[in-house]
Amino acid sequence: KEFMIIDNIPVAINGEKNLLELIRKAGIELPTFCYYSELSVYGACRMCMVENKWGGMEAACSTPPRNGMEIYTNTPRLRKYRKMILELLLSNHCGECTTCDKNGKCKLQELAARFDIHRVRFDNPKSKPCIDDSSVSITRDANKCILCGDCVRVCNEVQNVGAIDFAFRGSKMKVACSFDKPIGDSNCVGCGQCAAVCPTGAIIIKNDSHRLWKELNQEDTIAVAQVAPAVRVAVAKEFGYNGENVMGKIVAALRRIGFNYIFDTSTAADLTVMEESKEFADRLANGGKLPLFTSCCPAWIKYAENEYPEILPNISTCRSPMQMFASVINEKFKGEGKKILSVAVMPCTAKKGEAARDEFKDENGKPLVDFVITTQELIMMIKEAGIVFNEIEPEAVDMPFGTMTGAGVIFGVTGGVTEAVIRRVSTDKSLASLRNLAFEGVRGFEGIKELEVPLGDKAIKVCVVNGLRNVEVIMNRMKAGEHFDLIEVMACPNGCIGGAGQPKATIDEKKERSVNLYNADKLCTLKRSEENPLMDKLYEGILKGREHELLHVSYVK
Ligand code: HC1
Ligand code: SF4
Repeated sequence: KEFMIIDNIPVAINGEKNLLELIRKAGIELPTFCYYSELSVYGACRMCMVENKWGGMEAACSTPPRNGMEIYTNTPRLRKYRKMILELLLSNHCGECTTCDKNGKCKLQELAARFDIHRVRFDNPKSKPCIDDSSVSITRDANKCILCGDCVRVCNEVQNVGAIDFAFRGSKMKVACSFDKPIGDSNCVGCGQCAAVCPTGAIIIKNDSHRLWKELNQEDTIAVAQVAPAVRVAVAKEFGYNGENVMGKIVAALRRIGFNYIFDTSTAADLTVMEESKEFADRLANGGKLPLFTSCCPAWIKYAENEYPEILPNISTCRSPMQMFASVINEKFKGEGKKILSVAVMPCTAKKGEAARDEFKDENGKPLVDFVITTQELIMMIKEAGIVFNEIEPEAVDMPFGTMTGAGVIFGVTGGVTEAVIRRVSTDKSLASLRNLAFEGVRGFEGIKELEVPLGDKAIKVCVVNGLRNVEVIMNRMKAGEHFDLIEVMACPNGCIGGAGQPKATIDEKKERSVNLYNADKLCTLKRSEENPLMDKLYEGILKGREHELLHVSYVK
């Protein structure tokens, strides 16, 4: 058995990739800014240096464990070294911490406190913010960047977008878009994954809560909120208990914040399933463009527009559930003589971009969704309002759009849209077929999932693409001649539960979120979208003769 000595204690080596992993397993929280197990090793921040028995220093993140190795993680020399790194970073960092969105969640702040830095001896040329506010999804502050490269690697390696990279050299080095353009003018798709890994306030989610507060509690306004499927399983941890489904408490909190009506986006996901299934069946029967790609993820839509415009005709014309609901909400309340304040609570930063698209504005140029706030912004608003989340009693969503099915709820996890559509188009409506479907390969966190589903006398080829990185793989396979009938793409790894608007989570916590969404489905009496009694009412009422106008869109220019 191989082992090494960490701070005089023998520790067994069990296939750990690097010293950092092993040291953490041994119960020592080695500091780092730039190490993420799912990204390549960059070794830039040098905070995880360890000392060997001869006094040599090695970066733990980029050194593999070796049998018999002896290292120390907390020597006077290492402490001095780490303090110096922190002091140098702070001397080159905007210090307006109390007004920073990352206040209390910033790794630099946390480590400066942990290593007891209470004085910076050097002049600071970057003491004021340097804001790039050009994106509707994220805000960048170059003077809070510590050049750890986490954003660059996630954008390149995980999302395969490559919107940002290091530019210039030496002391002029910075993270920039090509030609140093503002991020809003680049090929950024707004997925926010860079903000999710940024250890400081250099990239944050665009915070719209301040503007929203001003619009709430107005006499002349009907404030309507819809809450996305994935939000309900990501809030509880922030308030100190397990990651269970707290939809009822979210509804209660939104009422106290000032919303008059609260709905569940899962209801509109049922509507999306109805429309997308119709479209799919029609394309299958009439030789339409296949594969049909799903259309509910706005970062995927932008990515397709940028990288694969030729497949835009294959993308479903269905608006996303958020936008379908926005149309329905607008039709329902517009005759009441008040302003409608339509707000979507989403796990996603790209939804802010979707809401701002010209396709989703009314005849007066006003967006159908006025505000998209992320789960993190919702949590901030709950705290700001002083709501004691643990104590409030759960409440139900409002009528007349208060019914949803399990199919709509599972939209929030990779494979969920596909599973919901298959439940709808499948001719075998037995409980057994519903249960079997869950085990046929549609669930799980793999990058690409494939399954063949019997449909009448045919079998349809279905593929679930989990994370933008995998789009290229499927496109190349299609170019090589492979055929698929239906392809779901969700830009964020693991689907909306892993959206960048959600509180930070480990992979195990994301798995827990997915289990809790599947459990929410189990608790729904209705499992298939067509069983939702609201569907018929909508088709006979608000939507009658206007399905295309209110529920569809074309991204083909
Ligand atoms: Fe999603 Fe969707 S599932 S895109 O991931 O289709 O954001 O949760 O609301 O619109 O329903 C996000 C989640 C969300 C839409 C639905
Ligand atoms: Fe890249 Fe997404 Fe960040 Fe844009 S939002 S820079 S696409 S990671």
